[in-house]
Amino acid sequence: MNLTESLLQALKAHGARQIFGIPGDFALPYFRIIEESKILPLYTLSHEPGVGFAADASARINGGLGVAAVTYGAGALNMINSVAAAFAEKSPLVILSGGPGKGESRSGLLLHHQAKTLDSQFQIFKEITCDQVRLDDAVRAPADIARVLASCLRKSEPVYLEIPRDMVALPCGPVVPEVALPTDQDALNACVDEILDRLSHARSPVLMAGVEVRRYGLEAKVAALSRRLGIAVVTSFMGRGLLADQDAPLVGTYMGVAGFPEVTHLVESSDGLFLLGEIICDTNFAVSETKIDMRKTIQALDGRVTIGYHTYPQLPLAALVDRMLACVVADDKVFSVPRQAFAHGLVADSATITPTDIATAVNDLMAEHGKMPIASDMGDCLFTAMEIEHTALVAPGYYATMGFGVPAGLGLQAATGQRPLILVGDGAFQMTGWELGNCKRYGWDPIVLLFNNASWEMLRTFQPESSFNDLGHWDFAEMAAGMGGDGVRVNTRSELKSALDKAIATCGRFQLIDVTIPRGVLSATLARFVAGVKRLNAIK
Ligand code: TPW
Ligand code: MG
Repeated sequence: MNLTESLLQALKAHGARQIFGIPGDFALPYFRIIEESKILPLYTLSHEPGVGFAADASARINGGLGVAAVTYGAGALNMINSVAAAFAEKSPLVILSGGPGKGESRSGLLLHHQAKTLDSQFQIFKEITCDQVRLDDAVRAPADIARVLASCLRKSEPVYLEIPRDMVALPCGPVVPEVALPTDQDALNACVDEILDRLSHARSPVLMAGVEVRRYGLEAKVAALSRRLGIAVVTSFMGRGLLADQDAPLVGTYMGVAGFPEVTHLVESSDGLFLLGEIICDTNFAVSETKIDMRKTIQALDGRVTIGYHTYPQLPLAALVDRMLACVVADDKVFSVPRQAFAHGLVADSATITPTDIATAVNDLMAEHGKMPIASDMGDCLFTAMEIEHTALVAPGYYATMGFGVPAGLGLQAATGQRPLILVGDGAFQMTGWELGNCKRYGWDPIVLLFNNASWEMLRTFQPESSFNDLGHWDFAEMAAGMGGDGVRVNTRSELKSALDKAIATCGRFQLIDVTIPRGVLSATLARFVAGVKRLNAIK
């Protein structure tokens, strides 16, 4: 076995199922081994941000490793934003980068793709990954790879591996996966006792499920736990899509002033708020009507549990959930929770289309044809996604990068084989929409709903006086054929309905529905968000 094969086998053994990438001369040697060894399938895309987003989404949807393979410098540095997004949102993304061979720095010449020093790239990635290694020693490589991949899974954060191009084919031993460190059982028991005591004394306990629940594959267990405890469950904005396929007492998505009043009231009046795997960020909590006192919550995140004023370090989420399940009687409680209702029954008339109409149309579509996983970009499309029935969703709800939706949708289809629905704004589509041109080669056939308001509308809501938020009127539907898919422009609700019916019936090619939305027309959820934020700012 050579070093690259050893790495690929280890990736597979740690849960990776495919690789997304773009090669370059520093990467050609290890790409050759990826292709010829056939250990993991390789999907090449067009632009490195798309590679990073697709790999990230493949990790998010399956709860395993996502792999992005690039070349040194121009390739890897082009992916910084995607890796930063994965870091912020705790997605276990493995970055493979080619690198200069050992002797190459001795030539006395600066090397192409070099930024400042040959080590600059390594240093830059150090800031946005939780572990790194340059595989410049074939004897040490198996242990180094084992450590880095273990860090990736344990912390659910990106890691960086640089492969000098003269190392790729050196003989190398197999990677022996690291054994997880034992958890302190006394601390675990004490912590679980304390949590259960708090929850049992709370008048209205609420469990808020965050992204770590999916990252660590705990959805079914968390659903069982909430049933046994008889405790209502919500997700955060970022956690939307969690527990969609589980039998959990899921009330809805907490969005403070932008959300449904029932959910907001439930969370903000709770005296036992259990934040399970929830990132404590502004998009989740800054919109609170009544500020949530974090000191009174129970927080399990980043391998720690904080209750009131003290912290139990080194308690992995999986161990915590397992022990709680073991301690709670295995009988489901009989109780009911209010469930957020979603609009159905689009009136297919000649009226212009609002984002909320799109949500209604998607609800009708899924009711008739079954649920589809969704990849959403940033923008009003993500707020609109909150009006769609609970289904698997990947989106940059916290880091909020544009350009995620389309490549993430491709990542979903590659990783699951399921046909995805992609929600994307025109501004975001201008960034990475062109990745759709790769669908034909791989047989991917996502349905893309493009919210075309000829505008950076989200920005306009914050600063209506600026004309730079006006975009041109691009005819994206026209462009679809050139990229190997079908495109249609829709201007009315009846056109939207027939386009969706046709798209769902046409498999094997991507279906782009370019939806005209008048400038200034927002989804009901974004309108509530804007009004709420303005109200909160006025109070401050
Ligand atoms: C990579 C800043 C946040 S929202 C937005 C911008 C420019 C406008 C989005 O326009 P789009 O959607 O896609 O047409 P909509 O519904 O608002 O009309 N660069 C990156 N990410 C972010 N978040 C920005 C800029 C931004
Ligand atoms: Mg727009």
